[in-house]
Amino acid sequence: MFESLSDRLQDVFRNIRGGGKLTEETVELALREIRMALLEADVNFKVVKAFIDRVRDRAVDQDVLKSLTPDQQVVRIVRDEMLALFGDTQGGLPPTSERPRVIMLLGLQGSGKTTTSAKLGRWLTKQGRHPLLVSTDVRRPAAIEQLAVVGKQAGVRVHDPAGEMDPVKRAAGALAVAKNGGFDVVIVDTAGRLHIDDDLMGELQAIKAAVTPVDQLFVADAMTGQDAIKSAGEFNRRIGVTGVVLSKMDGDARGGAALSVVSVVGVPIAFVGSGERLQDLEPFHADRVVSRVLGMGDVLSLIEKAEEAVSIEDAAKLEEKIRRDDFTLEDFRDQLRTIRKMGPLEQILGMLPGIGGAIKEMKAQKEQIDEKQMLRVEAIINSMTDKERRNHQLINGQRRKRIARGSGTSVEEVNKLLKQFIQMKKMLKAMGGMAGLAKGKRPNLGALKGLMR
Ligand SMILES: Nc1nc2c(ncn2[C@@H]2O[C@H](COP(=O)(O)OP(=O)(O)OP(=O)(O)O)[C@@H](O)[C@H]2O)c(=O)[nH]1
Ligand SMILES: [Mg+2]
Repeated sequence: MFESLSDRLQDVFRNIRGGGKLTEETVELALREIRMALLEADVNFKVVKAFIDRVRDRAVDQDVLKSLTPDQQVVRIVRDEMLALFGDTQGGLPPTSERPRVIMLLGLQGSGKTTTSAKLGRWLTKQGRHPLLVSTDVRRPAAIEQLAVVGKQAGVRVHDPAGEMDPVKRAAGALAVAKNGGFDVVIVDTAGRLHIDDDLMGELQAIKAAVTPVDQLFVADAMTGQDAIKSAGEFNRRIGVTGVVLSKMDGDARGGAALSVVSVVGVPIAFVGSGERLQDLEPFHADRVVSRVLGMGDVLSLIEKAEEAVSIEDAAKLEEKIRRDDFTLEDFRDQLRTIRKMGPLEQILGMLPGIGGAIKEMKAQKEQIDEKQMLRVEAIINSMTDKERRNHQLINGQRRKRIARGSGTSVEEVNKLLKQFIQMKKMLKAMGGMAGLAKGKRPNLGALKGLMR
């Protein structure tokens, strides 16, 4: 998310830090770079202008320039203003006493409303809530069926009265079922259009009047660029928008346009969708994202992801093993599986402070972080016997040959894996596992890089 923006800004900061005395001129130079970086990230030009003006007002202040640490002060001002730009929020949904809470999703065709409905249902279930889903998209054939399918995948109940083709009645029916059936949230998926038309707006208004939503979330497709801003404004004017979901932030989208929606419409980003899978939805923590963009890493998000993938008991067991130096190839295989559960490898590694740069370095060297490579590693471990997995020292030349044959790899690859496993074992011991990571210890990149090659 925002990778190239992040690169550019970090360059600017490096220059400010390394460039000796800060003057009005150097600040102006830095501002010009920041302005270019934001525009290149597709942030709306009006938003950029306002941003730069605010930073300039605060930075070109004699108190700042004459202070002992002008560079740090400027970085802090940029950080503050970035937070304001991202809509300083903790993300998620604001508290309400309304039961059931009705959440209505709005947006253009294909923006991700139906997918987000199911993702949101899953997320709420994990928060201990009892959501009910309903589709009001009676236009597009198979739209109702689509929600039924993803709802089922998400393990969330879907209200789907057969043959009911009145969108208002479908929504109102879901609300009635929720009240009687102990559901505390109703998620209303709505129809989309390629362009905003009166017909759709009329339909959405009627649904809104029937179910009085607490949340009217505008789903902004990060790939659509500046158009997202116009349509968000229109939805806001005609229906009202209480929060934004940025979808498809995993693509090559620069994301700046969707981000500008916040400034233009004046509502916070509630969630970010970063993939097609149902777990690819996260509350938007402005401070964490800003930290990541400014190169301070995002260990908290990483820990949350890890916590979702690993139970606390498993983590404790693993820590204990690492401490006793009992970490085996079997544990290693479990770890690889867990990492795969957490999501695309690059995305995970990108959250670690300092690793973002290493990843880019690796890419530059064409050392692709290869998920297939992980599967090969897993295949090698699968070809070992239980005994070998528990004690890698057993694996002599004869056994290596057998394992290579069994996994369709070569003895060299088996050798390499074993070497890296031993290296990784050392690294883990030194770090004290994930807990070490949380305490800000830097993992040894050499071992990690070796493993991905
Ligand atoms: N990569 C990626 N794809 C997504 C994301 N969210 C949704 N998609 C995909 O985008 C496409 C459209 O998503 P839908 O949820 O059907 O969009 P919609 O707004 O309901 O579309 P209509 O009902 O036609 O208006 C689907 O192929 C989804 O899998 C995301 O965060 N990342
Ligand atoms: Mg849909």
